[in-house]
Amino acid sequence: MTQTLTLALSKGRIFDETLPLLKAAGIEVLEDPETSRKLILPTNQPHVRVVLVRATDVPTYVQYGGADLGVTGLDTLIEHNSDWGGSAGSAGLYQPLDLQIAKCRMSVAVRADFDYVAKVKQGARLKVATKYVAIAREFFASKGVHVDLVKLYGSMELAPLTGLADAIVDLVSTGNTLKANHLVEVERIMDISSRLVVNPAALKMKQADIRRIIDAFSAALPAAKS
Ligand code: PRT
Ligand code: MG
Repeated sequence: MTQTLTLALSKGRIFDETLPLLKAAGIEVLEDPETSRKLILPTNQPHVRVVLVRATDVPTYVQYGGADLGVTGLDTLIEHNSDWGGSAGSAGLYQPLDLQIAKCRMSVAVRADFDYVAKVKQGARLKVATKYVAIAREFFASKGVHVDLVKLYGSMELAPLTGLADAIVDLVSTGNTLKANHLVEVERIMDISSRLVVNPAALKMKQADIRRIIDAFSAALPAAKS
């Protein structure tokens, strides 16, 4: 291995849950992102480094070659592709593996006292707040439900409580956040997990190194083990 290989990860659950996969590929990150201020982390392999970026920036880094590969949630990937790929869908990112980590679901939630089913049946126009505009638009269009989408960057749960929106589209894992805010899940849009994404040019130039990582990750997945 001679050329440097750069892997883009975001701090938190994606970093934490990618570590065991990296280990299976013989790669150990030498610094802890929670305590280090560095944005480029060395590994035990001199030619492999990890760059820490915002979760929503991972596809951008990989698409433009700022990183050769990265790990990103399907939610983030779909939203990124709709910004860049249009109907082509992939924005020039090679997506070889579902890593089955950082699992959750994309759902519609409303206030417990909001009769979602009745409103939809009436053909009412719903105000929906979300960070996931592309996923929400596609979902409600496929159901034939008319919506006004309000784009938010965080704390979606607040929108129905303040009258900003009737419903939200957000990620749900344990359901505790919804419960704490007196919201209920009324539709499950899709299951979400994180994906390995690879820059297609890097795949050609650094084929052996990237293949080795894909194969090691793939062998370490739950499906491969059972
Ligand atoms: O947090 P930050 O603003 O820095 O960025 P980010 O939210 O984009 O990153 P991060 O690390 O929080 O999420 C990265 C990826 O993890 C997401 O793109 C998802 O694919 C995946 N993931 C898995 C989740 C969750 N589970 C999750 N529960 N991302 C977010 N959440 C949030 C959710 O938005 C809600 O606010 O957790 C809350 C719900 O959790 P429960 O357990 O209370 O249901
Ligand atoms: Mg977050």
